[in-house]
Amino acid sequence: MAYDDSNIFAKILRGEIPCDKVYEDEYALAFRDINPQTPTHVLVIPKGAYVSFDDFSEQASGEEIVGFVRAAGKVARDLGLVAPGYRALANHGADAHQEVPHFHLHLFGGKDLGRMIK
Ligand code: D5M
Repeated sequence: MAYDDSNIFAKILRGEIPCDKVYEDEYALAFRDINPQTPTHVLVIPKGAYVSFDDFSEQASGEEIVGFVRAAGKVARDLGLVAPGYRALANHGADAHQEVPHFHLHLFGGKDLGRMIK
């Protein structure tokens, strides 16, 4: 699928709409989800234009992938999620109901999340 730079996360990256930012570096931006599903619910997005995890995993450079993963791990640590535990999740495509076509990793935490995700 071609990347559509009118998606809402592209607008956030360009500074056209605001976000509740928790972290930013050269590779990633992290901000609070507008509709949090858990007490802590943060989205981590790469700076590059990737529709989903499928594109990111296939097309991003090693440097971008490492930078993104390191940023996501840092966000979880900085938010105090490591000791109690957290869940990192990426939705891809229709069956997973991905809504925003810019790859994003959800970080869920702040409560017992239960054993299963559907
Ligand atoms: O999840 C997309 C997520 O993006 C969903 O949890 C809502 C969130 N969202 C949508 N618009 C915004 C803005 N403007 N700020 C913060 N969070 C937002 P998906 O995995 O695509 O289903």
